[in-house]
Amino acid sequence: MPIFNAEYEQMDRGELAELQLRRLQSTVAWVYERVPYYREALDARGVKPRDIRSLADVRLLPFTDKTALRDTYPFGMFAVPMEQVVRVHSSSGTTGKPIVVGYTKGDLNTWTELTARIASAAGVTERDRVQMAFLYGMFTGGWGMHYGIERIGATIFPAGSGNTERHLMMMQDFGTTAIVCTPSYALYMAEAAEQAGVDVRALPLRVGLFGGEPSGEGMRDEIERRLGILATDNYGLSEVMGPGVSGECEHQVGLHMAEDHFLFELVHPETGEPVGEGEEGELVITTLTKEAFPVLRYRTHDLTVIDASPCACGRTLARMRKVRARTDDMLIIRGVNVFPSQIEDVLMQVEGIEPHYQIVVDRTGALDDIEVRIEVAEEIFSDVMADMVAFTRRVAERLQSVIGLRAKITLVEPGTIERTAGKARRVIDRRVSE
Ligand code: DLL
Repeated sequence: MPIFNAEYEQMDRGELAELQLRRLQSTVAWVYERVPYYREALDARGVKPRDIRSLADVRLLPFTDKTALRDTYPFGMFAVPMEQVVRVHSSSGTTGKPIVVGYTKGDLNTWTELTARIASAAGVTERDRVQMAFLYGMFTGGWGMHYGIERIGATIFPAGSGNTERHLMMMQDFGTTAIVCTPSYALYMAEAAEQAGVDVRALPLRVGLFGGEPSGEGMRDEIERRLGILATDNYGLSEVMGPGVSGECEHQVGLHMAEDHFLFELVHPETGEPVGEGEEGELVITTLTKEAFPVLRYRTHDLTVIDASPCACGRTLARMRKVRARTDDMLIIRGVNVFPSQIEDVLMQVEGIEPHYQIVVDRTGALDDIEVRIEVAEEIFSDVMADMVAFTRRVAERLQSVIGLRAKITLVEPGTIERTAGKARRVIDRRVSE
């Protein structure tokens, strides 16, 4: 498979660390001079840009969280005058004001390179025909991936999200070989194709670039099987750039991180202290080359593990494990900590369960209840009642053995759980006012 920028993606790790330090030093100086928020935060800690003498000195810098980015809405964190900002995007938050981010021409150039790397790592070349099913708009997914794919020289069909019928039509008529969207939308497309009697596996489609939301190995297997493709995962967030932060190569053993443009740390979510080697922690990102919207030690809330061991693809960039959970999506039900990803993993192992589910948490009286609504294959419904009861019990028992709680299992007919063209909404927590 091609390596888009071998000079950087296969850089000697010692040289990479030197490059990171130089870039960290200039980023700290850049924000100190240009962003009042950072100047004040650094002054409050008595830290000056010249105090950054090694990569470990990143720990002298303050963390940045969503609140800081919200409080400075809309452009307060921009480090360049608006004349130099050529594009603005915003986070996909559904409540309140979004977080607004800006890009200079230089930032767009970097972003394009990084999404080109993602597509390239999945094997996309100029011979590919790529169908875009991410939203174009304030969301970073559509535009971010679009330019990277163009830079590779592949042909792009910028259809955008939604209109599944049109997507299926294009897929058949245009000879689409690669698709870009969220994993949940990929599954929805698979389902819509099956219903329409279209056998996607017989079409030229061969690779999928999926990201923007968590998905487990069970989900990946399902997508690969139903669409007959190689499915790769890529990760990013608007606050630090959008897609392009990390992505899998064809070996699917973790997401190579763009360490030449970002400094990654893993910290304990409560103490903020670094976790030990190979341990899970919250990903914290410092941008190293951003001009318009640099961030220092941004708390992503995403939990992962970093592995810097060599990869069979030849890239030297370290890999992060697939992000399955966020520190803030942990549910506490009757005092038990539950992550939606644990539930997904159990469900995906049960034959007859469709990859669409929803978790509903509610409180009756003093007790929390957890209900898992699961779509099941048509055959399960046509079975005798006793079989359905046994099936439900089996799922409840398996779940209990993993999460330690008895959940109410509700089987629903195929197609009844809401589908979105973007990120799936897996959890409805009625205990908190929505
Ligand atoms: O979702 C950027 C993106 C678009 C990445 C398209 C990849 C592809 P936001 O809307 O700001 O940006 O959401 C960022 O989504 O902190 C994660 O919690 C989650 N997320 C994104 N990609 C993945 C992934 C875009 N591959 C937030 N696996 C992040 C798990 C993901 N979670």
